[in-house]
Amino acid sequence: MCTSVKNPLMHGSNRSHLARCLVLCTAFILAGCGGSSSDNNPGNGAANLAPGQDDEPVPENTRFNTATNFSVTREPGPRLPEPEEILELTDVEFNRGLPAAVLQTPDGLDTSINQPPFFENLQNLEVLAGDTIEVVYQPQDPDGELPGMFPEKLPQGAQFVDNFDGSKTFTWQPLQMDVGINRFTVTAVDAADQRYRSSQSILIKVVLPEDSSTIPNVAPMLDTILAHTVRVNDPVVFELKGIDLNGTVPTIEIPDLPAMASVEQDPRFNEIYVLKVVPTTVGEFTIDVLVRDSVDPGLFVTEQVSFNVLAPSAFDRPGTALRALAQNRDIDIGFAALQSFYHRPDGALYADTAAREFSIVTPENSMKMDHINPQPGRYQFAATDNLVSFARQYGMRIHGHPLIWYRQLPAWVEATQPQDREGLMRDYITNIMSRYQSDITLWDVVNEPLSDNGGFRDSVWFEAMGERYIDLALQQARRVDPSATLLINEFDIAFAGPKFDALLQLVDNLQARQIPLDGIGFQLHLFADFDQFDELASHFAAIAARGLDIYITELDVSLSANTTLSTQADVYQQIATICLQQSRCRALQMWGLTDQYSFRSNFDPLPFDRAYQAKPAYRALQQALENSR
Ligand code: 9MR
Repeated sequence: MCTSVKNPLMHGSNRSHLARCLVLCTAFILAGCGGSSSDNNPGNGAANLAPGQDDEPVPENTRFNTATNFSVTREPGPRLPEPEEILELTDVEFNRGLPAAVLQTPDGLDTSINQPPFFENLQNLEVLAGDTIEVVYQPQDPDGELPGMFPEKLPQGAQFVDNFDGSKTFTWQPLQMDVGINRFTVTAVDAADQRYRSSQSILIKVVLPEDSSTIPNVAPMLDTILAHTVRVNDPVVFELKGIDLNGTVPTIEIPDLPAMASVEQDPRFNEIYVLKVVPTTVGEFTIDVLVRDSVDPGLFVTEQVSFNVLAPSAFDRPGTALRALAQNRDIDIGFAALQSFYHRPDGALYADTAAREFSIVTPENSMKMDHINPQPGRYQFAATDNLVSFARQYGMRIHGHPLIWYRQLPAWVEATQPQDREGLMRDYITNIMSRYQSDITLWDVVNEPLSDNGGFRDSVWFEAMGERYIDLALQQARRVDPSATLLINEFDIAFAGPKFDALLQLVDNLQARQIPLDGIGFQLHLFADFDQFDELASHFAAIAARGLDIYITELDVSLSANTTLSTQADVYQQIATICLQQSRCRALQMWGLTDQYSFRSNFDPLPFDRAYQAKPAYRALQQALENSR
């Protein structure tokens, strides 16, 4: 019954309430109310109720952010556990014994000649917090060679030391923070073929001793803060997070608080203190941060945050902004916004650069299901609402991303019964699209449905509904917002191969059955040695010939061996030109703004560097927008 929806209409103006009510209720009627919450028990006993008043973000105190021109909200109520915390290992996994090794076998390897490396004599361990464990890792190879090895993420304070005899020793003194079941993984690498690998985890169960006063009290520390470039007179915030492996919350003090600065404990995350400062002169600054143990006030460390303050003119860029140039060419140019960029030290510069250069924005992560709907009936809208408020302020379009995807699902969705997933999926699309209906009219409805070999990618959705889930998702999206632009967004379709063939087949099949679809998102996570421009242009033409729009949704060009900033620029220029030459290409969106925050930041793939300086790629985009015909 529609009545079980808890206050679906709490967002926006009264007029849009009414519009949304009409659309939402129509959607429920059209869906036969099959999408209503009471019919949609996700199978673990808790229905995924629609959002209600208790999910509504509340205004955030401006002392916690860098926003100057748009309003910022935060989640109401207590903090929800992070996804990793939800996925904690339990005694069941521990008692099952040593997890099986995970083998990576490269294509074409003759496994009758080359056997994989492996570890022997490993087992799960149980240890008291405060005690030290030592485990010697000595990988073996049946072929007689000496395998290499490397650990995955070391626990804080642990060491993995070379014994120079083919073995390495893992030493760790877990403390109160580590109580529970921890996974530690080491990968053995075949000497003859380094792509041939075997990863072995051990589970380490850390329990509290009866007398916890035997556990040493260690000094607290400050979570890493990167160096940042900021602009004079902009507000700068540092989220200072104290860490204490004893599981207590250290306090943070700024002994010499600069003028125009404030420091305040964050009420929702009491381990975080927010330092806000408005630098009024240019230069390199460092601020001392004292992190004090909460049990022994005499135990503290002093660390520093540093930042470089530049004059506004340091961020001047020659020529016309990309946004203005794109407008002349009747396309949108855009970027994926770092979640909560206004909580970063350089958030003001980030916002200003984006507003000047771009006309469309995609939330990089805040709309992913594990963030926005982390528990059944619980929603976290603040980050997306804030992006909407930023985009409104600067007249930017918003590209909704992603509605239905195989990744970044909350654990509770993975645990649902297949028969419950259609209703769940429909409800979810309705809840998210209708909330943002007055601001978001372009959606990646289905993200990455294809696998590399051209089959359908396995997912909780595919498992439950087969390929029909794609039809159902698109139809549901159309019902919720009949005028929205609905996309399928996919990667590795720039070049010829089974994946692009499968995409065309999927499109033809959807169109033959009149399933709503308005366009294809080409992600384009490329490397700077990319040269299949002709294939890309012909793929665009094939999509255009089917009457669909093309959106370049996630362009970035990673530097790789033998490539330079100028090769990278050339790829940007050619891609932009191909888009401009194809009348169906509606938008060119980068996957990020600056290399500082790119998901591939090690490969510097974006048009702005870490200090917001335009790279040759920026000039290349200007040139494509100015000149290509
Ligand atoms: O850039 C995103 C990164 O921060 C996330 O950790 C990751 C997983 O959610 O997703 C990245 O973005 C992906 C996008 O949502 C879909 N296409 C591929 C992108 C890069 O992995």
